[in-house]
Amino acid sequence: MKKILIIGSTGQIGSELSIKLRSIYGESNVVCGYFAPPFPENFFEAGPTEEINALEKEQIASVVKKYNIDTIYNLAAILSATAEKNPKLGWDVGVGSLMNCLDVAKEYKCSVFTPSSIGAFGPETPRDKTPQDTIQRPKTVYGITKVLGELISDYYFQHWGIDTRSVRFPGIISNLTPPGGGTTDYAVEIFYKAIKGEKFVCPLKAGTFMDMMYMPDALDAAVNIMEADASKLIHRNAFNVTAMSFDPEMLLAEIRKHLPNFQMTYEIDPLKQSIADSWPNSLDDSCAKNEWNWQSKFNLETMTADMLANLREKQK
Ligand code: AKB
Repeated sequence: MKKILIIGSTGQIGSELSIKLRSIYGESNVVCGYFAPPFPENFFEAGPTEEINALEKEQIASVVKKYNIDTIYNLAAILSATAEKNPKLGWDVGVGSLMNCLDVAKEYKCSVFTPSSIGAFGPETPRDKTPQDTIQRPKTVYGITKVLGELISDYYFQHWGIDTRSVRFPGIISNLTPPGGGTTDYAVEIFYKAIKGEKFVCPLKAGTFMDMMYMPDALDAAVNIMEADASKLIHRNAFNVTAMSFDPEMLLAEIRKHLPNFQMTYEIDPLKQSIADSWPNSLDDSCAKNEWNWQSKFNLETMTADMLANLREKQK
């Protein structure tokens, strides 16, 4: 049975990944490393937790040693728009946590998953059906840390045999822990407004297409890539994965099928718009499909219905 440490387990992905990993590998085999609140419900009761500052390598190392960890999910990151406002912090967290995890993994022979992102692409990248192997010249500090993460993770694999694997996540849509400071976050925020019967002010222009994924698919991707047969992997860091591509108008139309009176206006956020304009419209995820049988389950229609049903339930 794997012994897993999650760095960043109170964040958008971490708070749900910890539940999923514990359901697969057992509560006591998944240690939730945390740095900051808010803490998800039952966080301290659901299994082992440890306070870890990912920028302090010794703190990671001592938890890895204490619990005999063999797999690290490193989810510490400052998302794209926030990192543009504080590039030093974006760099320090993105690169610092990664290098510490890789060095600890080298010492204690752990596997490492550090998500990459559609942010690892830039305006010179082919925008439609973006290939797995292509030009990567991101213009954000977040994207630069993601490209660095992909390259250095491959380096640790090639030089020292450290089992590093990753996926390039699109915008992730979920109903448990809200994201913060991402360019794709509008696609989550819109649901909270819709369910409250309030108007949504969209920060991105109509016609801004980006890849998106519902959280259950993102969790499957994070688990399945780490379970994949290593002998079948031609790529490692990091695989394109996607589930849907839409623009704000398509999302609005889908929500209106359930809530016909829902209103949306536009007030463009120049920073977020310029980031979104530099990212792909849609990814080609055929390498993930071929090498480890990646397959998403939710599309725009089924994701929207499920998001609204879940948020309605929470409102009761
Ligand atoms: C962001 O918008 O910064 C993230 C991402 C796509 O990596 N959601």
